[in-house]
Amino acid sequence: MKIAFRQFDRNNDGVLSKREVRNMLRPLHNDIDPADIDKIIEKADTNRDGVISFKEFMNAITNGTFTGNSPRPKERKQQYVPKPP
Ligand SMILES: [Ca+2]
Ligand SMILES: [Ca+2]
Repeated sequence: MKIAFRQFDRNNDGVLSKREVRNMLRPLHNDIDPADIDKIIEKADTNRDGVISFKEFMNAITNGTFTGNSPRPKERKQQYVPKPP
């Protein structure tokens, strides 16, 4: 999972910005509304610093926040790892 996180962390600052999250979510949700992305980020950003840390990223995946699915981390594993660009 750390590898997946790094892949989305385009500028390698160790956190995912809104823009990076948007790029990540696009393959998961076709035609996602920018407002929905904001909502997802708000949910995932538990410490409210405006960016998603690796820990928040993991939590969001476990909770299904990114995928919109109910929590079933093990079965979902393949689905929340989008293909490399
Ligand atoms: Ca980043
Ligand atoms: Ca955060």
